[in-house]
Parts: sequence; structure tokens; C-alpha cells
Amino acid sequence: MAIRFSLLYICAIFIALACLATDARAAIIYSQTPSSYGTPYASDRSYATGDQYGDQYADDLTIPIAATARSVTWQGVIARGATPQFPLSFDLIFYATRASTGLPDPANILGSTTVSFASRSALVDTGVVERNGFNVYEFNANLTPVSLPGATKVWFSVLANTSDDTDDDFYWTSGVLSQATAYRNLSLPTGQFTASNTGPYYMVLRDTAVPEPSTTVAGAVVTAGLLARRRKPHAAVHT
Ligand SMILES: [Ca+2]
Ligand SMILES: [Ca+2]
Repeated sequence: MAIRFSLLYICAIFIALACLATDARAAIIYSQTPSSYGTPYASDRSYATGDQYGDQYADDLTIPIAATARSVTWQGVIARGATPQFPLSFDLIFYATRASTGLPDPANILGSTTVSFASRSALVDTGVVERNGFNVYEFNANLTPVSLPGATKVWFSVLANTSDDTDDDFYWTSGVLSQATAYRNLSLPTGQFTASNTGPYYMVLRDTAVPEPSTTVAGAVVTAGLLARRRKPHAAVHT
């Protein structure tokens, strides 16, 4: 009995390690992780009251060979009232480049995923307080897989869908290098982006889905627990 249960828990540990190993193998296809925090910029449909001043930023990326993006990590702050309101939802959008401008083409979206964070515990508080005094949060989300071309400039945008109040405007964390980005005011009728120099924005793209380690490990242990319960009567027959 004792040996059998020990084996089950060893199995659980192996399953948990396998899940973590899968995470470790997650291939990064693009990484832009500024370690110094410059001014973050609002990329939020409801950047101000009245829902008419939504701002959106996008940052360019070029990967050497074609790949499929399946998960993303980004960082940002919740400013003004500095109180995230939940659910906290984002649109994660990839744009092709508009030939005439070299900027994101709103008419050519390569992929778009809407994700929602249910509570503060779904966010990672990095422990960093950036220059304006706001906590830097890290967000991890799986994407509806999007095929990215190789050796071709595309654009990625994190666009928050916060509530129309003063508590929770989202600002995408940026570095200090003033690298090329694109901006648009969502209230303008042209819908086109203009060139900006507010990057590099924090983003990591991977070609694998990101398991939530805590959930995955707990799931493995629960599975082993169920197996143990199922086997217990059976084992009792032989004792
Ligand atoms: Ca808001
Ligand atoms: Ca850039």
C-alpha cells in the first residue's frame, strides 16, 4: 500500500516536472524586454472619461523565418486611480505593414485575440515600481495562433478594454531608447496610425502555448489523487 501510494506521488512529481519542462522548451520567437522603464504610454480604448480619447500603440517586429505565435507576455501599469478593475480585458492584435506608410495597416489584421483576466491573482506583480510610482504588472496569455511571415516587418499591439472611469487606464511599459512605434487616436475617423518613437514596448512572443504552472501542477497532483482513490478499494481486496 505504502509503496503503491509512494509510486503514485512519484508519478505526480514526474507529470509536474514534464509540464514544467514543456514550459521551459517554449520557443521564443521574438523577445523585447527592456530592463529600464521609460515612460509608459496608454494603449487603451477607454483612456479617458467619455470614451472618446482611446489611444493605441503598436510596435514593429521582424522575425528571421516564418513562425506561428501562440502565446505572449507583456508588461504594463494601471495608472490614474491605479486600481485595476476586473475582468480586465485586452485585444492582442497583429497587423501587416501598410506599404504606403510602413506603419500598421488597420485593414490587414494578421490575427487578433481577446483575453480577459478575472482577478488580480491572474496578474503577475513584478515588484517593480516604475518612475511614475506605479506597479509594473506582467500579463501572460495564449493567442489564437497567428502565422507570422519571415523577414517581413509586422506589428503587434496590446490594446486594453478598460472601463470608462478614472480608476484603471492601461499603460504599456516601454524602454528608454525611443525606438520606432506607431500610434493612433481611436477617435479619429481616418483610423490610420502615425509614426511614433515610444518603444521598445515589453513583449515576448512564443510558438507554444503557455501552461499556467500552478494550475498544471495542481492538476497533476489532483489526477494522482483521483487515481489513488480509485485504486484504494482494489488494493484493499488484496490485503
Ligand atoms: Ca479607463
Ligand atoms: Ca519598434
